[in-house]
Amino acid sequence: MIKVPGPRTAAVLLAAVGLTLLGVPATAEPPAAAPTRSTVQVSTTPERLDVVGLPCLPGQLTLTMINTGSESRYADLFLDPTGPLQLSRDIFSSWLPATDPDQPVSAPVEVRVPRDTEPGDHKITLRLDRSRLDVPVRVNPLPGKDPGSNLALGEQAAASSTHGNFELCGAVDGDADSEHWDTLTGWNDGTRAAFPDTYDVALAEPTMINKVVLSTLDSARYPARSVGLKDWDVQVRSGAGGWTTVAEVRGNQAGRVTSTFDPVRADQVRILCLAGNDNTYSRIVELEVYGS
Ligand SMILES: [Ca+2]
Repeated sequence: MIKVPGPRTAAVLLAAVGLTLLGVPATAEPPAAAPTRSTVQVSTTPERLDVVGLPCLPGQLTLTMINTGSESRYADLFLDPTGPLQLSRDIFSSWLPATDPDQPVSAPVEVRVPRDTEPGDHKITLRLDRSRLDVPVRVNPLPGKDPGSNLALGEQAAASSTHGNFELCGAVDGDADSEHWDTLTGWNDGTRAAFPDTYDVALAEPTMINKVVLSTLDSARYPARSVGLKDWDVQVRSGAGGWTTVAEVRGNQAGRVTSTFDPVRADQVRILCLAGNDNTYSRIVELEVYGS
Protein backbone atom coordinates (compact mmCIF):
# COMPACT_ATOMS: atom_id res chain seq x y z
CA MET A 1 0.00 0.00 0.00
CA ILE A 2 1.41 3.34 -1.03
CA LYS A 3 -0.09 6.23 0.85
CA VAL A 4 -0.11 9.80 -0.26
CA PRO A 5 -0.89 12.12 2.64
CA GLY A 6 -4.10 14.09 2.80
CA PRO A 7 -7.80 13.29 2.77
CA ARG A 8 -9.62 12.70 -0.51
CA THR A 9 -11.50 15.91 -0.04
CA ALA A 10 -8.49 18.10 0.75
CA ALA A 11 -8.21 19.55 -2.73
CA VAL A 12 -11.81 20.61 -2.99
CA LEU A 13 -11.88 21.91 0.58
CA LEU A 14 -9.17 24.38 -0.33
CA ALA A 15 -11.60 25.90 -2.80
CA ALA A 16 -14.42 26.06 -0.29
CA VAL A 17 -16.44 29.22 -0.10
CA GLY A 18 -18.77 29.20 2.83
CA LEU A 19 -22.38 30.27 2.81
CA THR A 20 -23.71 31.31 6.17
CA LEU A 21 -27.06 30.00 7.28
CA LEU A 22 -29.10 32.71 8.88
CA GLY A 23 -31.87 31.73 11.23
CA VAL A 24 -35.41 32.91 10.83
CA PRO A 25 -36.24 35.25 13.72
CA ALA A 26 -38.62 33.79 16.24
CA THR A 27 -41.67 36.02 16.11
CA ALA A 28 -43.30 34.89 19.38
CA GLU A 29 -40.23 35.02 21.59
CA PRO A 30 -38.42 38.03 23.00
CA PRO A 31 -34.95 38.50 21.51
CA ALA A 32 -33.24 37.71 24.80
CA ALA A 33 -34.91 34.31 25.15
CA ALA A 34 -33.55 32.64 22.06
CA PRO A 35 -30.86 33.48 19.53
CA THR A 36 -32.34 34.58 16.24
CA ARG A 37 -29.39 33.31 14.24
CA SER A 38 -28.03 29.81 14.21
CA THR A 39 -24.62 29.58 15.81
CA VAL A 40 -23.68 26.94 13.27
CA GLN A 41 -22.42 27.97 9.84
CA VAL A 42 -23.19 25.50 7.09
CA SER A 43 -21.44 25.42 3.72
CA THR A 44 -20.92 23.02 0.85
CA THR A 45 -18.15 22.43 -1.65
CA PRO A 46 -18.93 23.04 -4.41
CA GLU A 47 -21.76 25.54 -3.88
CA ARG A 48 -23.64 24.10 -6.86
CA LEU A 49 -23.30 20.64 -8.33
CA ASP A 50 -23.42 19.09 -11.80
CA VAL A 51 -24.32 15.40 -12.13
CA VAL A 52 -24.89 12.85 -14.91
CA GLY A 53 -26.81 9.57 -14.88
CA LEU A 54 -23.76 7.29 -14.81
CA PRO A 55 -23.65 4.74 -11.97
CA CYS A 56 -19.93 5.08 -11.20
CA LEU A 57 -19.62 8.84 -11.59
CA PRO A 58 -21.60 10.33 -8.68
CA GLY A 59 -21.56 14.03 -7.93
CA GLN A 60 -19.34 14.69 -4.90
CA LEU A 61 -20.49 17.21 -2.33
CA THR A 62 -18.69 18.05 0.90
CA LEU A 63 -20.80 19.32 3.82
CA THR A 64 -19.17 21.52 6.44
CA MET A 65 -20.49 22.74 9.80
CA ILE A 66 -18.72 25.31 12.00
CA ASN A 67 -19.85 26.14 15.53
CA THR A 68 -19.33 29.89 15.81
CA GLY A 69 -21.00 30.11 19.23
CA SER A 70 -19.55 29.98 22.73
CA GLU A 71 -21.45 26.84 23.76
CA SER A 72 -20.54 23.34 22.63
CA ARG A 73 -23.52 21.65 21.02
CA TYR A 74 -24.80 18.74 18.99
CA ALA A 75 -26.06 19.49 15.48
CA ASP A 76 -28.23 17.57 13.03
CA LEU A 77 -28.01 18.72 9.43
CA PHE A 78 -30.83 17.23 7.34
CA LEU A 79 -30.61 16.82 3.56
CA ASP A 80 -33.82 16.95 1.49
CA PRO A 81 -33.31 16.22 -2.23
CA THR A 82 -35.89 17.03 -4.90
CA GLY A 83 -36.94 15.00 -7.94
CA PRO A 84 -34.64 12.20 -9.08
CA LEU A 85 -31.68 12.99 -6.79
CA GLN A 86 -30.40 10.06 -4.72
CA LEU A 87 -28.08 10.84 -1.81
CA SER A 88 -25.64 8.58 0.03
CA ARG A 89 -26.81 10.16 3.31
CA ASP A 90 -29.88 12.11 4.44
CA ILE A 91 -28.41 13.45 7.69
CA PHE A 92 -25.04 14.70 8.94
CA SER A 93 -24.87 14.67 12.74
CA SER A 94 -21.92 15.79 14.80
CA TRP A 95 -20.86 17.06 18.19
CA LEU A 96 -19.50 20.57 17.66
CA PRO A 97 -17.25 21.68 20.52
CA ALA A 98 -16.93 25.43 21.07
CA THR A 99 -13.31 26.15 20.17
CA ASP A 100 -11.18 29.20 19.47
CA PRO A 101 -10.47 29.40 16.63
CA ASP A 102 -13.61 27.73 15.29
CA GLN A 103 -13.04 24.25 13.85
CA PRO A 104 -14.87 23.01 10.76
CA VAL A 105 -16.36 19.49 10.71
CA SER A 106 -16.91 17.99 7.26
CA ALA A 107 -18.53 14.94 5.69
CA PRO A 108 -18.91 13.79 2.07
CA VAL A 109 -22.17 12.99 0.31
CA GLU A 110 -22.51 11.31 -3.09
CA VAL A 111 -25.31 12.46 -5.41
CA ARG A 112 -26.62 10.11 -8.10
CA VAL A 113 -29.47 10.11 -10.62
CA PRO A 114 -30.85 7.20 -12.68
CA ARG A 115 -29.39 6.77 -16.18
CA ASP A 116 -32.64 7.80 -17.90
CA THR A 117 -33.04 11.07 -15.95
CA GLU A 118 -33.96 14.03 -18.17
CA PRO A 119 -31.55 16.96 -18.04
CA GLY A 120 -32.84 19.66 -15.71
CA ASP A 121 -32.40 21.61 -12.50
CA HIS A 122 -33.05 20.28 -9.01
CA LYS A 123 -31.85 21.10 -5.51
CA ILE A 124 -30.88 19.72 -2.14
CA THR A 125 -32.26 21.66 0.81
CA LEU A 126 -30.06 21.57 3.92
CA ARG A 127 -31.92 22.12 7.21
CA LEU A 128 -30.32 22.93 10.54
CA ASP A 129 -32.27 24.45 13.43
CA ARG A 130 -34.61 26.88 11.67
CA SER A 131 -32.19 27.64 8.87
CA ARG A 132 -32.25 26.54 5.26
CA LEU A 133 -29.64 26.40 2.52
CA ASP A 134 -30.48 25.31 -1.03
CA VAL A 135 -27.74 23.64 -3.09
CA PRO A 136 -28.64 23.78 -6.82
CA VAL A 137 -28.01 20.50 -8.68
CA ARG A 138 -28.03 20.38 -12.49
CA VAL A 139 -28.58 17.05 -14.25
CA ASN A 140 -26.56 17.11 -17.48
CA PRO A 141 -27.08 14.92 -20.57
CA LEU A 142 -25.20 11.64 -20.71
CA PRO A 143 -21.86 11.94 -22.52
CA GLY A 144 -22.09 10.80 -26.14
CA LYS A 145 -20.89 7.24 -26.74
CA ASP A 146 -19.67 7.50 -30.31
CA PRO A 147 -16.89 5.20 -31.64
CA GLY A 148 -14.15 7.45 -30.31
CA SER A 149 -15.40 7.73 -26.74
CA ASN A 150 -14.40 5.71 -23.72
CA LEU A 151 -17.22 3.21 -23.15
CA ALA A 152 -16.10 2.45 -19.57
CA LEU A 153 -16.34 6.02 -18.31
CA GLY A 154 -18.59 6.17 -15.25
CA GLU A 155 -20.08 2.71 -15.86
CA GLN A 156 -20.66 0.27 -13.02
CA ALA A 157 -17.43 -1.31 -11.77
CA ALA A 158 -16.99 -4.46 -9.70
CA ALA A 159 -13.85 -5.91 -8.14
CA SER A 160 -12.68 -8.98 -6.25
CA SER A 161 -11.76 -6.61 -3.40
CA THR A 162 -11.03 -2.92 -2.84
CA HIS A 163 -8.57 -1.45 -0.35
CA GLY A 164 -10.19 0.76 2.28
CA ASN A 165 -8.35 3.88 1.11
CA PHE A 166 -9.82 3.61 -2.39
CA GLU A 167 -13.15 3.86 -4.16
CA LEU A 168 -14.34 1.02 -6.39
CA CYS A 169 -15.24 3.57 -9.07
CA GLY A 170 -11.79 5.21 -8.97
CA ALA A 171 -10.57 3.41 -12.11
CA VAL A 172 -13.52 4.46 -14.31
CA ASP A 173 -13.82 8.11 -13.25
CA GLY A 174 -12.02 9.60 -16.24
CA ASP A 175 -8.93 10.60 -14.24
CA ALA A 176 -5.79 8.74 -15.41
CA ASP A 177 -3.33 11.04 -13.63
CA SER A 178 -1.07 9.06 -11.28
CA GLU A 179 -0.34 12.24 -9.32
CA HIS A 180 -3.95 11.96 -8.06
CA TRP A 181 -3.45 8.36 -6.89
CA ASP A 182 -5.15 7.40 -3.63
CA THR A 183 -6.28 10.88 -2.62
CA LEU A 184 -8.52 11.49 -5.63
CA THR A 185 -8.59 8.49 -7.95
CA GLY A 186 -7.52 4.92 -8.68
CA TRP A 187 -8.40 1.37 -7.64
CA ASN A 188 -6.16 -0.74 -5.38
CA ASP A 189 -7.16 -4.27 -4.39
CA GLY A 190 -7.53 -5.22 -0.73
CA THR A 191 -5.65 -8.53 -0.55
CA ARG A 192 -1.96 -7.80 -0.02
CA ALA A 193 0.48 -10.13 -1.81
CA ALA A 194 -2.38 -12.38 -2.99
CA PHE A 195 -3.13 -12.74 -6.71
CA PRO A 196 -5.11 -12.90 -8.90
CA ASP A 197 -7.39 -9.88 -8.46
CA THR A 198 -10.17 -8.85 -10.82
CA TYR A 199 -11.52 -5.45 -11.85
CA ASP A 200 -14.63 -5.44 -14.05
CA VAL A 201 -16.70 -2.78 -15.77
CA ALA A 202 -20.20 -3.36 -17.15
CA LEU A 203 -20.86 -1.50 -20.41
CA ALA A 204 -24.20 0.27 -20.87
CA GLU A 205 -25.19 -2.21 -23.59
CA PRO A 206 -23.61 -5.02 -25.64
CA THR A 207 -21.07 -3.35 -27.93
CA MET A 208 -18.43 -4.39 -30.46
CA ILE A 209 -15.10 -3.46 -28.91
CA ASN A 210 -11.47 -3.91 -30.01
CA LYS A 211 -9.30 -1.84 -27.68
CA VAL A 212 -8.64 -1.59 -23.94
CA VAL A 213 -6.26 0.95 -22.41
CA LEU A 214 -4.99 0.34 -18.89
CA SER A 215 -3.18 3.00 -16.86
CA THR A 216 -1.37 1.60 -13.83
CA LEU A 217 0.35 3.65 -11.14
CA ASP A 218 3.30 5.48 -12.73
CA SER A 219 4.52 8.71 -11.15
CA ALA A 220 7.92 10.28 -10.52
CA ARG A 221 7.80 8.97 -6.97
CA TYR A 222 6.17 5.62 -7.77
CA PRO A 223 7.32 4.43 -11.21
CA ALA A 224 5.40 1.63 -12.90
CA ARG A 225 8.52 -0.53 -13.15
CA SER A 226 8.58 -0.62 -9.33
CA VAL A 227 4.92 -0.58 -8.28
CA GLY A 228 2.79 -0.91 -11.42
CA LEU A 229 0.77 -3.84 -12.65
CA LYS A 230 3.11 -6.39 -14.29
CA ASP A 231 1.02 -9.25 -15.71
CA TRP A 232 -2.66 -9.25 -16.67
CA ASP A 233 -5.23 -10.69 -19.04
CA VAL A 234 -7.92 -8.62 -20.75
CA GLN A 235 -11.15 -10.62 -20.72
CA VAL A 236 -14.64 -9.98 -22.10
CA ARG A 237 -18.01 -11.60 -21.72
CA SER A 238 -21.45 -11.17 -23.26
CA GLY A 239 -24.70 -11.98 -21.47
CA ALA A 240 -24.46 -15.06 -19.28
CA GLY A 241 -21.50 -16.48 -21.22
CA GLY A 242 -18.13 -17.14 -19.66
CA TRP A 243 -15.08 -14.90 -19.71
CA THR A 244 -12.93 -15.00 -22.84
CA THR A 245 -9.33 -13.80 -22.83
CA VAL A 246 -8.73 -11.41 -25.75
CA ALA A 247 -5.27 -10.04 -24.82
CA GLU A 248 -2.39 -10.83 -22.48
CA VAL A 249 0.19 -8.43 -21.08
CA ARG A 250 3.33 -9.82 -19.42
CA GLY A 251 6.38 -8.21 -17.83
CA ASN A 252 4.94 -4.69 -18.12
CA GLN A 253 7.01 -1.72 -16.93
CA ALA A 254 5.00 1.06 -18.63
CA GLY A 255 2.38 3.34 -17.11
CA ARG A 256 -0.12 3.15 -19.96
CA VAL A 257 -0.68 0.02 -22.04
CA THR A 258 -2.99 -0.32 -25.07
CA SER A 259 -4.28 -3.80 -25.93
CA THR A 260 -5.96 -4.25 -29.33
CA PHE A 261 -7.74 -7.38 -30.49
CA ASP A 262 -10.21 -8.63 -33.10
CA PRO A 263 -13.59 -6.92 -32.63
CA VAL A 264 -15.71 -8.82 -30.14
CA ARG A 265 -19.21 -8.27 -28.78
CA ALA A 266 -19.09 -7.60 -25.05
CA ASP A 267 -21.17 -6.15 -22.27
CA GLN A 268 -18.49 -6.59 -19.61
CA VAL A 269 -14.72 -6.18 -19.59
CA ARG A 270 -12.44 -7.67 -16.93
CA ILE A 271 -8.83 -7.10 -16.05
CA LEU A 272 -7.52 -10.34 -14.52
CA CYS A 273 -4.57 -9.06 -12.48
CA LEU A 274 -1.92 -11.77 -12.19
CA ALA A 275 1.14 -10.00 -10.74
CA GLY A 276 2.44 -6.59 -9.68
CA ASN A 277 6.01 -5.37 -9.99
CA ASP A 278 6.37 -5.22 -6.20
CA ASN A 279 4.27 -8.37 -5.61
CA THR A 280 1.93 -6.58 -3.19
CA TYR A 281 -1.10 -4.93 -4.81
CA SER A 282 -2.92 -4.54 -8.12
CA ARG A 283 -3.03 -0.84 -8.95
CA ILE A 284 -5.18 0.59 -11.76
CA VAL A 285 -5.43 4.35 -12.16
CA GLU A 286 -7.84 4.14 -15.11
CA LEU A 287 -9.40 1.52 -17.37
CA GLU A 288 -10.65 2.63 -20.80
CA VAL A 289 -12.62 0.59 -23.36
CA TYR A 290 -13.16 1.55 -27.00
CA GLY A 291 -15.48 0.33 -29.73
CA SER A 292 -14.46 -0.77 -33.18
CA1 LIG B 1 -9.13 7.00 -12.28
